[in-house]
Amino acid sequence: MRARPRYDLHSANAPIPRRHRYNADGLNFLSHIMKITRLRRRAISVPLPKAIPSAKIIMRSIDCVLVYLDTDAGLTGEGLVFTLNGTRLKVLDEMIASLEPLVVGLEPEQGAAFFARAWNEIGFLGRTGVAVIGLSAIDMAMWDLRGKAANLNVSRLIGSLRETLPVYRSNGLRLNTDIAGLQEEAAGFVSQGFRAVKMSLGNAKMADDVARVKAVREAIGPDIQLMTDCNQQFNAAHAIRLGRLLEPYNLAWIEEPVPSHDHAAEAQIAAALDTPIASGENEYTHTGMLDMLRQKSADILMPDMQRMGGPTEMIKVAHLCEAHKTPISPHLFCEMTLSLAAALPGVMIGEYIHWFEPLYSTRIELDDKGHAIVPKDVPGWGMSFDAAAVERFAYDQRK
Ligand code: SMN
Ligand code: MG
Repeated sequence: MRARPRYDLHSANAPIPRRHRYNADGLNFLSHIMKITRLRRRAISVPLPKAIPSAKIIMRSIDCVLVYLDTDAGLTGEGLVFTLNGTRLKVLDEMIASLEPLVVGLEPEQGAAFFARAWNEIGFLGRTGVAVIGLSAIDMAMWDLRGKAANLNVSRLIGSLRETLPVYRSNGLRLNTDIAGLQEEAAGFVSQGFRAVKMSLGNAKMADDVARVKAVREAIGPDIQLMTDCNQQFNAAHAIRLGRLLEPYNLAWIEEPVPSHDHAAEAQIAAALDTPIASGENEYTHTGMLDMLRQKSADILMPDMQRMGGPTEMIKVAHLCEAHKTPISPHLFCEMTLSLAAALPGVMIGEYIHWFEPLYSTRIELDDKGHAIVPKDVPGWGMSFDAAAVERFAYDQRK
């Protein structure tokens, strides 16, 4: 009989040497290895101040599953995933619950072991969709824990590159706002200190989209970056013609011009236009992103941390993007992506959106250049859920 190796570094059960650590306040000496003891979930619904009609749906609330990983050292890691209007939130919640046995008993530092176990189990459902979103929520919480255990902000845990990140003002300049309203709103964002703003495209008449971009460009002047998001409304021919008409307005990018799974059409548009094409918020894992990079579907890749496989997968994507010389703009979740993006090469700008703000006990601050300030001295994500807000928005407290 062959002797079994004493340890297998690739196994989730590999023994880990004992070591000494400090807890979050840096004082209390821990002589044992920290273990994850429990996964808690809270379903919450945060109503949007005003219903927002988008190209596809009317957005009324963001509904989240908050994930807490508790440890035997008293530290808790936080993550979250969301759906608009609560659609299929229960499916996400169930998926996360089903992953609990794969993370309980691990140390916060055993992130790759969690992934190995999870891929093994969820492969039957596919490395995409709900399964990956569930895994992302747990991975986010593990990174928060790892930072807290080391008493380091996630940016510093990875190896920080910057202390501020340019951001663009998202969630405004929508299709239901008329031209005068667009100009007023865009000028308002600039006066609030933003140096980059994003507007929606997707009018049935191409001339309307052109007139609206022209009006916003006039309102903000030449020095403010202007992004556009088509939310998958066009086909390649329409997008190319529209993109050519928009060349004079010096757009920072045209986002998701066509259905997001059609990477070949995205590549056709990206090749035809000088204006950069941005896409990726609906793609999963580094494998899906690598496919986009190989096909040259996007000049700017937009990984969504909670959808594509959490920080662990996003870090891989950042390195793939570096190798493919493609910049990144992380999609949503500035509260968490800020500390991650601060350590990743090639991140050009982050998305600033207010939706999740009511859930947190602190706010993202902007500096005088319109850049978000990384909470570099606060361990983990540097931003935590506000317990009172969580209670207020909890599903079981409402209706
Ligand atoms: C978007 C997508 C999903 C939720 C909010 C916003 C949008 C964006 O496509 O890129 O901001
Ligand atoms: Mg988008």
